[in-house]
Amino acid sequence: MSDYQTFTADDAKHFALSHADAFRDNDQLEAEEFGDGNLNLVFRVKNQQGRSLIVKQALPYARCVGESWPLTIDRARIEAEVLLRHGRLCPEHTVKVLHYDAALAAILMEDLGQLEILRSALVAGKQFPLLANQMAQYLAQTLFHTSDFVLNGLQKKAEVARFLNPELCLITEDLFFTDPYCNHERNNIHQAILPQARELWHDEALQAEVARLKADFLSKPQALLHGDVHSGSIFVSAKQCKVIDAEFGFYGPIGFDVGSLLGNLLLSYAGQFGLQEDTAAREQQQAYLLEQIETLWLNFASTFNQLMQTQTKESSFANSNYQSFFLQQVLADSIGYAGCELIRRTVGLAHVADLEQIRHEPQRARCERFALALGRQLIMQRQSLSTIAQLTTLVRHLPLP
Ligand code: SR1
Ligand code: MG
Repeated sequence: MSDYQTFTADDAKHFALSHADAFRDNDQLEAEEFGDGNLNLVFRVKNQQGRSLIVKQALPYARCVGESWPLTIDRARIEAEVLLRHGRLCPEHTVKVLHYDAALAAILMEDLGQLEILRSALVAGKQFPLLANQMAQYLAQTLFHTSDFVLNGLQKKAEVARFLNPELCLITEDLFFTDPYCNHERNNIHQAILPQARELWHDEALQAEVARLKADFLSKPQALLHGDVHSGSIFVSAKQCKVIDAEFGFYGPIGFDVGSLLGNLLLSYAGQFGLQEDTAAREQQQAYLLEQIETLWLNFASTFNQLMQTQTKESSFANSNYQSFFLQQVLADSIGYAGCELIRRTVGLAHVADLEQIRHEPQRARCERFALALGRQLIMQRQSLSTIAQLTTLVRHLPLP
């Protein structure tokens, strides 16, 4: 295969057959396109013995909007290369890439269909006791080993250049940090919360803090981020957890990845007020989510700390006072980015099922107001919340508006 063409199901079969050891020439393959994400085509290709693989192809535009929003297909390279790097650093929790074709912007990867998408599972009220531990390992290993603690200046700059990813970063810059704070046509605001959305457009104190977080997103290349660690990018089961969809990867602030995940766990917390009618069951699910948030940060910080103490290669960064300062700032950044995620998923372009699936509209509006109020508090108070327990206490005490 050579020049780019948009795959049909037959093309996906041919691509999988050409590059997968799992399939034989005389296999009768089936392929179906089942992608429901915002950007790409995703095919499951299966043989008669039930072995299956995934073929993902970048379209030259954003799928959720259409051809009027052109988008580079180089994002497939970014995705494949980030997943390969992260896969070397944390194979247990990164989807396995089997082949990448630059011209076709297509990736062949393992099928995780035996696991569930975390977001859907949380909406259904499920719990995964190992989730926070596993994600803490993924984040600590991938972020530490791609940071200045390990890479020297020459290596780091070459990596930063390789993963500039300007078009996908621009999407985040706009959707996370710009649109929700003005009357932008891309925003998607339910009528009932229009007054609260309008407050965001005039809240200069909040906008100043969001500007600081955006400036860091633009100019703090601390590590090779996944760049989109929301609960739709994580497959889970009782035992396993694997991260997919790294096309937004770039060198950015470590707190952006950690905070995106914290923000998604908090979106699930907010949605529970409207999804779960039984009070005891709702409280139990929310307690689980807060416990996972605490475990996620504590395990991330302890693993990252251990790595800083034992595997730092740059002598300037071996100073333990510097290391404590560094982690404290990552916590503040993470809390701020979690706040931005709560706000942009409530009033911005890309919403989440955690809130959208609440059928009773007045109740959904209350959950959305909660998400906005919590997001604001996290952004404004991120420097004074010096422990994760202070964050969970704030969440527990925030009233449902
Ligand atoms: C147009 S893309 C919208 C969102 O989907 C992706 O998964 C990212 O989160 C992005 O912000
Ligand atoms: Mg995605």
